[in-house]
Amino acid sequence: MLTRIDHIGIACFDLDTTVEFYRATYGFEVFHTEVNEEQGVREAMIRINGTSDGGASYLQLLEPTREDSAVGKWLAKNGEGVHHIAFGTADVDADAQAARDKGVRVLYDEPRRGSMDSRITFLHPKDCHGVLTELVTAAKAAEDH
Ligand code: CMX
Ligand code: CO
Repeated sequence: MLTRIDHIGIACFDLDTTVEFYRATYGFEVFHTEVNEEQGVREAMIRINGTSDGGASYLQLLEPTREDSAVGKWLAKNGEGVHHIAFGTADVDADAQAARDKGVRVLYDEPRRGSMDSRITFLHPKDCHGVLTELVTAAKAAEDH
């Protein structure tokens, strides 16, 4: 069951400048940063609030590490902006299978590693009315970060 918005993924050309915008404009601080080479991104997670289901809500600021990555290609075509939304679930495998059973293309056979050791998969934007949709199960450790 999808129980919350885990994050909004925002593509940007320069992570440091974008992080500074969110800090200066709203007072948001970076909760976590990492490079995910498989996904081709350098990212900053800005925590917005916590919930009682083992996760929180974040903005995920994404700077591509290579031009041929998903975010790199998208930025070249669209410029900066909202790249995807992510729903939180306690069981990403079950929710991915449920989407598959309804004929929605799930991009990975098995969930992969996402931010903060979460497990993630994606639904194809063309099957979701133009919205690239990520499903996330947070790592337990992320709660106590
Ligand atoms: N939102 C909405 N539509 C999108 C999209 C997005 N983020 N990215 C691509 N599309 C659309 C394109 O506009 C294009 O539409 P048209 O054919 O009408 O022009 C179509 O999908 C195909 O796009 P493409 O540029 O040819 O790109 P690809 O098919 O090579 O890749 C996708 C698209 C979704 C399969 C790829 O971006 C992907 O695998 N995404 C999942 C991984 C990812 O996004 N990782 C980065 C985030 C990591 C994280 O969140 O942790
Ligand atoms: Co994401």
